[in-house]
Amino acid sequence: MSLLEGSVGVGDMVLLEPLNEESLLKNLHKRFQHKEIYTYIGNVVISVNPYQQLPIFGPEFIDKYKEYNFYELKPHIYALANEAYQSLRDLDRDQCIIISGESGSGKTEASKLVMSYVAAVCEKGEEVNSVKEQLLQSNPVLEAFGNAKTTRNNNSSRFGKYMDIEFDFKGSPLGGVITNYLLEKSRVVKHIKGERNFHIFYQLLAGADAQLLRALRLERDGSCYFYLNHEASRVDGMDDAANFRVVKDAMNIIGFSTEEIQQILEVTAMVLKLGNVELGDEFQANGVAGSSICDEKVVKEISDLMRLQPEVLERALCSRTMETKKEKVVTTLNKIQACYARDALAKNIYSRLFSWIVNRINENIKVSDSAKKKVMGVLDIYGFEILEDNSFEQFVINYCNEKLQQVFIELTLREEQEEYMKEGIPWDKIEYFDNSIICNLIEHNQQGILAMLDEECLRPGMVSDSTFLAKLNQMFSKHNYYESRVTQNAQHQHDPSLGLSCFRIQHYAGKVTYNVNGFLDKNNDLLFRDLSQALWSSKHPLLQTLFPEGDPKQVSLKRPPTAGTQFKNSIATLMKNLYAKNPNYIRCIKPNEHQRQGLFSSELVGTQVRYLGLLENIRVRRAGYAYRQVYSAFLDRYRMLSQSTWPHWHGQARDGVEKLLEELNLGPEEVAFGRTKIFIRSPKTLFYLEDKRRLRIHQLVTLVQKMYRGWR
Ligand code: AOV
Ligand code: MG
Repeated sequence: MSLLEGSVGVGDMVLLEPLNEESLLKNLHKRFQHKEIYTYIGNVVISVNPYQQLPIFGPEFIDKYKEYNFYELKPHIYALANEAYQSLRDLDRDQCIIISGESGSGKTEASKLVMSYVAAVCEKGEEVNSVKEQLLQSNPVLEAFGNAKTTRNNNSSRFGKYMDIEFDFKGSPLGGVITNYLLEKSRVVKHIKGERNFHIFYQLLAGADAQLLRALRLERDGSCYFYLNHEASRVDGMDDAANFRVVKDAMNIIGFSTEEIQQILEVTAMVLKLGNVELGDEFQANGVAGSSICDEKVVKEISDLMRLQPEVLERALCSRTMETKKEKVVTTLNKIQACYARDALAKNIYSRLFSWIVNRINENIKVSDSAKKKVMGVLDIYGFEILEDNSFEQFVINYCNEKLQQVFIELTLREEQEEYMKEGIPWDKIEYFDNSIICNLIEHNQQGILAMLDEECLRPGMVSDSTFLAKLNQMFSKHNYYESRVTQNAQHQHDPSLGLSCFRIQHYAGKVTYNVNGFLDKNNDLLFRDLSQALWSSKHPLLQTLFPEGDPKQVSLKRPPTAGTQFKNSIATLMKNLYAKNPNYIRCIKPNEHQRQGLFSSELVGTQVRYLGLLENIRVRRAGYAYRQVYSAFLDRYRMLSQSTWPHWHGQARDGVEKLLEELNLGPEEVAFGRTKIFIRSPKTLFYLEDKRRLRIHQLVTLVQKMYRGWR
């Protein structure tokens, strides 16, 4: 069977004729119309979001894909997962699955397909099944707390996730480690019209029974809560109440205790209720504006949940203690400052709860350090996004996407071509857009936007978002990928519509205008000590552990790294991790902006095809070789297929390989001899070699058995 059989259009676009953007789009469109959502470019899977359930998933399909090589069946994520898993198990190569694409293109769904495939094909057994279940059940929990409805995606990931699944030498899963990247915590207190807060809030209100609601001091009606947007409280096709049960069951399976689950829900309820703490102006005797709580009942309920004295919470929300070497000065906050403190508290509790949940899951699925492991990493991050109003969060999300694009460029376009040149294989260079200039603009150690943001955050004196912007404008006045009202450069026309408080970056995936308002604050990410001390003093076991810095004994004068720097460092670690593994790519494409099935906008898909660099990908792939191996390793594996190299070859490895391939009739159209490696053009040739090898081993084993019987 071949992938072209029964497949519509061209299943592997390396074979597309003629090759241009129009034919590529036509091919994707035609396949999409016939519900063929997966298409290959060599070993890269292009996935177009169908926005409908297709009958191509589940155990029956998994069983089928398990039995065949990559190119033997129709393109599928299962084929990619199978290839990665087999290579991990049989060739001992750690793998990573890199899933990229813009918001709503299908990354999270793809990552779940990969995970369920791997769980289904690997060894069975009671212990293994329990590990698999735990790994799979982490998804609903993390989605409940980390996903939300946005205008682009009803189930949008608002955090980045990288999961290492660890296997033993037989390929059975042992456990895993999840790393999470910066949750978009501003959503806890604010979201735009038509969007929602994190799913868990709605799930809890809809799914908790009356007794639980009472214990959490909650009303069922979401419109009672200021932090929940009432218009979009329901999402079509999403059953919050049913999902709540799924999440609770999942927490049980992962190994959270009943008390822990209760505490998690209590902390969630506290956050929700904090939004209802209304603050009013209160003028002090000396005429200075202060603040006070308008509704004591809410504070009392929250303090009960927090197991704190209401006065402690009230004081922490409405005043601030400044400590100098000599004395402590308590100042009262005005209403605006107190509201700010309240929201900062809600955001901090929630994001720390989220990280705590991730850590707690990790504790349960972790594998002892001493175990010898093979690793498959699955990366599912928040997709590139351009909103009407873009802030620090979008900046971080888009930076992350820029870095992933860089991995792709480096590994599939740059290194591939460099290797041919290094090995002396004749090669016409294929041009592509290298986005390292944009990555540099953001992350350069001294002169990148993040470094300058840090500098502004740490600089004493009158710093503000606008002094930060002024600095950027000065530094990047001539940069081709940076633009603002005051910069002029050759690439951009002066654009009066660009707001005065904005700068614009021309990302690989499009131009994004960022408003600097709030950048310093979000990067600083500081919580008043009064608040962390108050929460640390709480008798709520979970809440208290979320605020270790509130412990007076833990006073540290060292400032924690800024949010931007932490993010940059964690992305650098991630990159190192990805580069150390064999990459497998799933590139997701969004067919339309309406989350609608059957609708394919050639314009929208065209933009993605362009910025993903798919044409260049095909060109490199087409002119290139699917497989390469150093001569000695290649000879070791296949020398049994030739009379002249079996059982021993005494000459140079390269000469041996030449002899071997000559005997197998593989000529220059199929193989090329590099300086240190042999290059094989088509994967079919490799399958041919592998099949022949398998047969030969079988013959040899039978022969040995016969001889053994003869001796007996
Ligand atoms: P994303 O992860 O790429 O967006 P999702 O994986 O959440 O996108 O996909 C968005 C929605 O598209 C899903 O909720 C499904 O309704 C639908 N969908 C995606 N893939 C499939 C599929 N294979 N079959 C059926 N429906 C699908 V974001 O997290 O926003 O970047 O931050
Ligand atoms: Mg997602």
